[in-house]
Amino acid sequence: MNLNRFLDVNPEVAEAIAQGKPVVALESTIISHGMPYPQNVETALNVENIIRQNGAVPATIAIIGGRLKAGLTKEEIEYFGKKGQAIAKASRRDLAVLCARGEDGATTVTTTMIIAHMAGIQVFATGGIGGVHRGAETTMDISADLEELGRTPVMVVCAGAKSILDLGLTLEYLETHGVPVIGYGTEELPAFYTRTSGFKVDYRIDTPEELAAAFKAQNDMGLGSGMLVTNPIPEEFSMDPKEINAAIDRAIGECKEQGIHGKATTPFLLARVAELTGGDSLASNIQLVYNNAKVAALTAKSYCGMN
Ligand code: PSU
Ligand code: MN
Repeated sequence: MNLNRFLDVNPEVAEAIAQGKPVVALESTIISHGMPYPQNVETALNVENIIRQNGAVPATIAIIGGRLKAGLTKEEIEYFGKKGQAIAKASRRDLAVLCARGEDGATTVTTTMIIAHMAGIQVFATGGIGGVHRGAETTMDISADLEELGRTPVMVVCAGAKSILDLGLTLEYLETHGVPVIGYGTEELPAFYTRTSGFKVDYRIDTPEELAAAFKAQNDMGLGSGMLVTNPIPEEFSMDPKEINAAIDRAIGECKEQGIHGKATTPFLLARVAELTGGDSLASNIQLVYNNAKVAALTAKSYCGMN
């Protein structure tokens, strides 16, 4: 394998890739910035186990001491979970300086896609993606995740996007950038904590085999873009839309009042929503990530079987 000089693939992941076995990438910003300690570490380790139970090898992705890592040890996951927001949240624009300086970085959806692709991993599971923020027509706050989905051939399995974002504009942006938005077993875009949003996805697909076939067609055609699979939170863990939307509206108000902007916006909103809903949202968040890990592992398995 001709790997990037900044990349370290851990031995188990490297062996799986070399043998054409399924691997699922996981992000580290969800650990450091997306959930509190110790639930973040516990969830990250459970997600890895779920991926193994479903026949794939997990590769949690991060930047450690200026090295791009595909596959972390338990100790490294613990380190990210404990350091939390003290670790730099690393998007595409941060990679060069962090690596040149030998620093650590927590990878977002964007940078996890970049590093997964460098390592030769096609499928990535997470909770929610970034998107077009409400009010973006004046702030221009649009997550780099959407651009990356347009330019890097990795399938991202998520539970949709939180309504801290403008979901309608997020779908418009993805359409412009040529990213297929798939509903897994649904015709509606799920809104992370809830199974519905009022917005339609581009295609409904009901099986991991069909997801793999669609992504294989996209790759074999050389389109070069990603694919977004939105998998609704299991019914029993979904939240009351009224409760969650009230918390989101309040968090957005506080965010504006406090003048928070740039990369701090999303972590602030996520943490505030979790506080305001008294831990209910954290429990839902954890369950939807498990649900996505399973679909991603089964899809990666099917994809490998097609080669
Ligand atoms: N949305 C969530 N949970 C998360 C994130 C977003 O529900 O953990 C994280 C992901 O790492 C995502 C990033 O890639 O936030 C997007 O940040 P921004 O909006 O600053 O692009
Ligand atoms: Mn932003």
